[in-house]
Amino acid sequence: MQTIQLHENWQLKERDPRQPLLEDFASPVGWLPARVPGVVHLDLIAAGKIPDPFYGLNELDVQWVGERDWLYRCTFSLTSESLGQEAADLCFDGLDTFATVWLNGQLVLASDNMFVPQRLRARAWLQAGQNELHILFESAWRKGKEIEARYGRRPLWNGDSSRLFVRKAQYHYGWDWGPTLLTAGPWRGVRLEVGDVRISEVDCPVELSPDLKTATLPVRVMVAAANGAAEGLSIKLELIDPSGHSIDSASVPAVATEPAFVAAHTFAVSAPQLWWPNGYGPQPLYRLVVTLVRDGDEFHRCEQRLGLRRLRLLQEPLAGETGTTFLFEVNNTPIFCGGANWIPADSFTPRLSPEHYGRLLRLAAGAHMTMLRVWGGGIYEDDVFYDLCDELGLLVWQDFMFACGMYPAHAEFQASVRAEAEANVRRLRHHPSLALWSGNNEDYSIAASLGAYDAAFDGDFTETRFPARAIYERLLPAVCAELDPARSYWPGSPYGGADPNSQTVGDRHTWDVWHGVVAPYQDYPKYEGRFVSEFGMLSFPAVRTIESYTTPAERHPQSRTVEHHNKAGGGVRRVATYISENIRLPAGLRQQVYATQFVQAEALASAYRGWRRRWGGPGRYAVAGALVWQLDDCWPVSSWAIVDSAMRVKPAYYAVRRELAPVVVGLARAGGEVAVWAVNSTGQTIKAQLELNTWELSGGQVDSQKTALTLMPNQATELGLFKAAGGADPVVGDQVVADHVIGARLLAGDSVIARAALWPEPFKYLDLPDPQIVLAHGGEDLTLRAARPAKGVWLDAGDGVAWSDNFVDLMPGEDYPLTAAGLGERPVHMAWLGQSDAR
Ligand code: BMA
Repeated sequence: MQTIQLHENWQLKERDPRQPLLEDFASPVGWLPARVPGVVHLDLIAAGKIPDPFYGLNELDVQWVGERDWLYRCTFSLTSESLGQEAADLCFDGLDTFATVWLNGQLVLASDNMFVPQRLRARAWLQAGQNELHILFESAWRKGKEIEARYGRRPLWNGDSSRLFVRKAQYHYGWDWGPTLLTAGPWRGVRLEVGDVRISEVDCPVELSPDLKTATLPVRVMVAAANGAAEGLSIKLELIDPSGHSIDSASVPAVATEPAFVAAHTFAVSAPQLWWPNGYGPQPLYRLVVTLVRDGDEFHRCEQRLGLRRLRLLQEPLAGETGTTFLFEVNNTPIFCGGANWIPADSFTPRLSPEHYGRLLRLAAGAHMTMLRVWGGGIYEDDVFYDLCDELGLLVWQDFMFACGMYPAHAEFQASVRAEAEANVRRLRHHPSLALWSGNNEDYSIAASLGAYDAAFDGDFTETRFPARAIYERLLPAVCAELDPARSYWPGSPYGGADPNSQTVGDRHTWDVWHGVVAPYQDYPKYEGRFVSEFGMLSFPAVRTIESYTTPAERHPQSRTVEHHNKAGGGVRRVATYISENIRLPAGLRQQVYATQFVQAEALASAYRGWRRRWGGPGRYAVAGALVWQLDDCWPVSSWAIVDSAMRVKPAYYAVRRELAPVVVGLARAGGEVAVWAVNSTGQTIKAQLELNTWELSGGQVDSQKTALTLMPNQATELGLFKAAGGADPVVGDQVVADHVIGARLLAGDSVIARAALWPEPFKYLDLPDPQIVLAHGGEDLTLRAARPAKGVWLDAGDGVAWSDNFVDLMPGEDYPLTAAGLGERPVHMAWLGQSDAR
């Protein structure tokens, strides 16, 4: 089989509705060069026809793009030799969204779901020499409105309500962190596949024996063949181990069935090299190579990378607590799923490079994350995303693409969803990182908030106010059961049965902090769930990122431009609330950035610390995961992201990384005492010394205690209650106003394996003297030291510096070692809490 990429010679123009369509396509006027894969906005930007929508208020000026229709055309030539074959398929990996395709003047395809790849038999329309491909993309905005008018408006959160009827990435309609940019175009690859026979599907659901000693790889290959072309075909299967050695092979005949030819063979691997989540072991990847052969000639070859692992989602009773676990176990090892939610990393995804994906995913892995959730308002991600997750050991919680809405479920809609689900399950099921399919994002929550969710009802959902249950509870699980039976399916995120946001069953979105009751972030532990699949705190992006989208006059925290780049409902007020409850009001832009990022870092640390404490060991995994909302951004914005759109990491990134380290120590006030615990997620028992030092803000040491202790493997250990020096702390309202700082260190031999600090709060009441921070350089190895306790010490030396740690707390006299790869000779700027000119 020969693949001919159709990525060259494309042009686009705005459809002129005054002209008949054919003439509009034929007219030489108005065409611009187009990039494929691509979307209209990118080419309009490149041609200088629209300004960068991410700059200033430009988003508002480019709305017309989504309201118009667009024409794409391309010419390509074929030799008569390549047309000698019986079959030639025209393949589109993705058309965004209402697309009509003509090949050499013949209408060949109409498509209305950007998530469904299209393949059509095109041989009859192709000719030797010049060929012409025309595509009309009709406005998703207008088409959506038309469909909505037919079926009736339905409730939703975020974006325009017509989105619920359109199978297009929902965040394109605007979200509480994203602009409204309604793209159109061939957003994924376009190609011709010429040849009479091809491998159309490879399925290999790897199975591990419960004792992990053998892996079974049942391979099933489907072959599509033009009439009679499959005669004498055989299929060669080869299994290659992670070091590149062929360990087994087989040659199997293709047996005719309807509608394709099938070949099957089962490999067995003894003593398999196991694939592990990040931090728990390596990620060896086997390769399955499938080749289509006749008389010694190879016709088609394809390859899948496989990971051998046993993955189970366990919902089991908990010792002494209500409800059930929501626990992912890999290779019989329970995994605390610390991680993040993933949104598309650009409003215009076709321009995302593999390097961009790589940098973001390596940041996630570098923060000891074990799971990412591909959120339902975005896209079924690019293959490169899942390949990298396989390599990095990042488990993937995969939503189906529905978010925050009361979706319809009429027959035509369901048929489109079925095609979308089947295609994406087939595409992604071989990835060892893929841990779970999940029906939607927060659609049960919105239904419950409207009183439209009756968990007990089990009849025809399409007759109810919550028709899409027919999709989440019947259609999608049926597709998964048929095409990917070994993987768990979960109806939605969050979902907990009768209470979709239950604290004791299923997964939970903890928005009691920030949204909801705007609870203090210190209360995160109260709002635990068995698996918290969303929680977050908004902050500004880096100052340099703000500079990239503002004129100098707009570089103020309350400028129209800066507020335009904060899409969160009540975002301005909520930011002000969390700042004013906790720290002193900042003065200018730099101080505001520091303040919001300080609050975010403290908030996320408080959540992770409190929830990991509940990783209680066998029978007691009361909280088994926490995925922060959100890892990344799709444009420069104030959002819950811990890495901004320019991939500048925020302080919260380091806070999360510290809290997810394999060994952590935690402190919390408990009346006049201090509760201390540690979490050890390694497989080894650790013997350590706990050191607790109590400091005055002025730097004097009040108390010092040392205890030897043992940390059990892969669980939290309560280390007991310790008397706080100076007795019980006075309390004002709900908050403790002691002025002692307690620093904890865990030592194994001489090395510090974990640190924590417990500060008196609220910080705004503290009179913080200059901590006298000294930064000692020795090339890219640095040491921080302070004479007095220092809070939130942030080091900045510009872009391209990889800090081993940052945004740290310092205790008097203690060396805090750091590395800064890429620092070179650059000066380092420091900011800390209470510093007058925090930058
Ligand atoms: C969630 C997500 C998104 C939203 C975020 C922040 O629940 O599912 O819909 O962007 O909260 O509000």
